[in-house]
Amino acid sequence: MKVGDILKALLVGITTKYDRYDIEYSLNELKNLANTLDYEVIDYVTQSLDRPNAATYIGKGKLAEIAIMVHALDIDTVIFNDELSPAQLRNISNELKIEVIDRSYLILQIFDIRASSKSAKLEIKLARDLYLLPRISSFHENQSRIGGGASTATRGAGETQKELDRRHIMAEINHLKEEIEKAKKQKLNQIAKYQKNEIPIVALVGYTNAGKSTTMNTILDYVGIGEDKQVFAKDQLFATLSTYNRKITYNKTEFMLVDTIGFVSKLPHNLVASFYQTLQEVKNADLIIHVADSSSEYIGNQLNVVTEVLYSLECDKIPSIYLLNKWDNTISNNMDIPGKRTIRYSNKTKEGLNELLNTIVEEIGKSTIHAKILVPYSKGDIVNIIEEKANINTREYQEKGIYYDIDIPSKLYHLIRDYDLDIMVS
Ligand SMILES: Nc1nc2c(ncn2[C@@H]2O[C@H](COP(=O)(O)OP(=O)(O)OP(=O)(O)O)[C@@H](O)[C@H]2O)c(=O)[nH]1
Ligand SMILES: [Mg+2]
Repeated sequence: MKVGDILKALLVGITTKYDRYDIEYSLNELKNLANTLDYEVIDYVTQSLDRPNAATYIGKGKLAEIAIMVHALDIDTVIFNDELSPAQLRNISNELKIEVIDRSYLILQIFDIRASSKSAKLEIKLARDLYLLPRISSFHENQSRIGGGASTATRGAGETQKELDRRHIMAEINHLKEEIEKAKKQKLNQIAKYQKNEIPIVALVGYTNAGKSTTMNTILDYVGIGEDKQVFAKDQLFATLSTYNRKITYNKTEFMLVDTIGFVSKLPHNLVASFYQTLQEVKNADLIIHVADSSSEYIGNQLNVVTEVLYSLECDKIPSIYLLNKWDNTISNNMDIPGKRTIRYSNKTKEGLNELLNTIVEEIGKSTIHAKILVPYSKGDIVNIIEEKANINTREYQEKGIYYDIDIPSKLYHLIRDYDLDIMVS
């Protein structure tokens, strides 16, 4: 593929009874991802199945239909809506004989192009290598087809190349893991520093393109922080691929505002695993501002996607508020999210900006968590933190340790949570 070439794509998805999102939403999301990489989506095919076919993802008959469509519509690439197993990718590629990719590969490619910080680059490379390693044969076949097909004479050389590539990727994976481990230590030191200074962390989290970075910039501007501290914001998927921290002072209250990576549904698991690191700040946040795009007809699905990712990051217990962003262009003036603090907000008109800042100050001021924990006698450091900083409701000396019922500032709760103790939040 040459840079700037538009490739004609066909999307393929299945619906099963286990689906969390309707297929229309899911394929629309896939189309947006494909457009980001300069694919033009010509058509799509769906099939209802009990579960994906182990060999070919969709049924064999459907695959034959797709082969005819590929020919009739002059399709360059077929994009599948879920991650294909190495066997599925191989079988489908052999049948269709054109470029076949899946949702994970598409997302990995976008991340790869967008990554600018060193740590994001390392993490994306690792996720991509882990994805490619078991699929290397299919990608070689793809390449040789695009290049006119491997002749019998060059096939032997291709095998050697494949083996070399495999070894190269394996070596790179080991190297990347080491580098990421080093970066992780640095990051943990940085977080420990905020915690020592007890600066509350407020994280902007949300679906990609919801307006997190623009909100960060609006707040920076409002509190008079210079333009050089502004973050990159643009109308595109995954504009932000690292976390950015900015110290804010508002009404004599200091907090660390954190801009983060946007989410989509079905993020490749290798990517989520490697981004756990980048998302450490979210795990350590005192308050999460869930930024949602009120101008999107898919806002309901997008809220669910983000809630699920937060759950998988174990961030669902952190106090959070909803920011209904782009209110200047909302699809409904009656929108609300029951049971949660919700602010109608716009970066364009600045509606809701004062409410947002006042709410942040209020929420971080009151953020305490009620926990019941059994602290082993060997964990003297944690006992000290609790005795000094927590409000102790009851303390029982048991055989295995001290059983506390406490109210603790959420900042410290995150510190002690890392010790894998028996903690209950109520
Ligand atoms: N109409 C309108 N557009 C907005 C508003 N806030 C942000 N946008 C636009 O939404 C687009 C995405 O904004 P970003 O701030 O980059 O979104 P993000 O959530 O950081 O996106 P990623 O980093 O890609 O996940 C940009 O074109 C913004 O100008 C708003 O309040 N109203
Ligand atoms: Mg952003």
